Amino acid sequence: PAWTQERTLVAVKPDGVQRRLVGDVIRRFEKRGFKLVGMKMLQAPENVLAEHYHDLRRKPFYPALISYMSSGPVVAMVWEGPNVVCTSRAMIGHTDSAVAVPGTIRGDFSIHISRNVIHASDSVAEAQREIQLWFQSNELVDWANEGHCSSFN
Ligand code: DGI
Repeated sequence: PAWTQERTLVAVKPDGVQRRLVGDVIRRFEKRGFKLVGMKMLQAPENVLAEHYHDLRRKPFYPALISYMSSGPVVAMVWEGPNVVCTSRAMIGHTDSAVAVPGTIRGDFSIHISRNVIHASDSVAEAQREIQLWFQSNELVDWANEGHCSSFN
């Protein structure tokens, strides 16, 4: 297939940080071969969360979702690589942890949709929007793969 280089936003949610799952998440993305081009820990500002979850603002669970996402720091990352948007979604697993398949991050680490450990953008367009929302352009780092086997052309 003709691989397109993509970038996606991945965020370890407050429950994932509390449970010391940040390293495991990074390890999975690194071992898969993706390239980390941005990362920061922050207490997510309300306006960022409101913008991030704009499409869900009328859902009954929305207030609880915002409160959960504000309950502690998140670790936001930008990962780059061929097909990374789609592959990340496969790696994190189904939104509802109860049906997420073992082997996925949610399927291994979570039992409930309201504490599902991780976020990843669900389309290329959403990824672009979310990366701009969470990161300044000077927080993203272009670095060379130096001949590593996961460098694709
Ligand atoms: O992209 P996802 O995170 O997989 O899913 P989404 O964008 O549809 O929803 C964003 C988050 O909102 C999801 O990770 C958990 C929460 N959520 C979605 N649907 C429900 C929900 N939380 C509860 N309690 N109930 C839901 O039906």
